[in-house]
Amino acid sequence: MGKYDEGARDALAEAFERDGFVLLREHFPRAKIEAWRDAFAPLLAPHVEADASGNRGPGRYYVTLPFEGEFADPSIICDEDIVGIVERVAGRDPVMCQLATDTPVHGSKHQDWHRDTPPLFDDAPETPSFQLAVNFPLVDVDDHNGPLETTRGTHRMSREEALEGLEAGRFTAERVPMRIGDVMIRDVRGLHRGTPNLTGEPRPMVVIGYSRAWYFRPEVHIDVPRAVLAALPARARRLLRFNPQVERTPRIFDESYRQFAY
Ligand SMILES: O=C(O)CCC(=O)C(=O)O
Repeated sequence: MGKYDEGARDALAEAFERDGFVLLREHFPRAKIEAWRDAFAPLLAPHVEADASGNRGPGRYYVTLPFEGEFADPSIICDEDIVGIVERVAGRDPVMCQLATDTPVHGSKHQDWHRDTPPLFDDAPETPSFQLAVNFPLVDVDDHNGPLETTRGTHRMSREEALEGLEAGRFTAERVPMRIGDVMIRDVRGLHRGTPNLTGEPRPMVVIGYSRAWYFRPEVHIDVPRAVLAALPARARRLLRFNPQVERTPRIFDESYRQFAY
């Protein structure tokens, strides 16, 4: 069903085309996301113990979520509004390629402004969207605990042009406070950066990656346990079609892979 009718999804897709992102406020039920938060805490702890300096820059952790339990909830990964908007901006029959978290803790710094992917073609203008991130925080995010800072309308131009525009004031930096349940859908080419978490509590932000039907990203994947896959509806199984199937997913992943920044 979803919360938005077809017309509202069209309007959100139009806003996405213009701005490079849209926000769906109060989209997921708070209790569901609090369950993710509780399940996430023991996954973060070993990474912090193993590497106090952060595996994604100072005071920042990139942590993959095991595809099981609440993290394999089809009502989240196949949310009709979200997938409806993804399909409008990145074409029919997308693939889900990533399920992870970004967590700044106390001591984190401003990241450099960046995009999360290089252009598809080095020698041609930027294309329509091909790689999207769906972000939602596991805690309320305000000015103190490291809100994402982003720019509007920088997703269809080169990194240099976006940086120049930011410097010249043609684009403004916007901090995006979010509450539990809020969802952001963004083109990963939009110029953005993480900001410092000044509190003593981690600020986990989930990232679910959706790509165009034909786009395979070898640098990310989801290990999908066969039994979990078998229990999912057809729509979810289809979204996961490019991912490896495993007997059991590890609880803790080796994050020596770090997302590149472009
Ligand atoms: O966690 C955030 O707010 C942003 C993180 C980010 O952009 C990154 O690590 O590439």
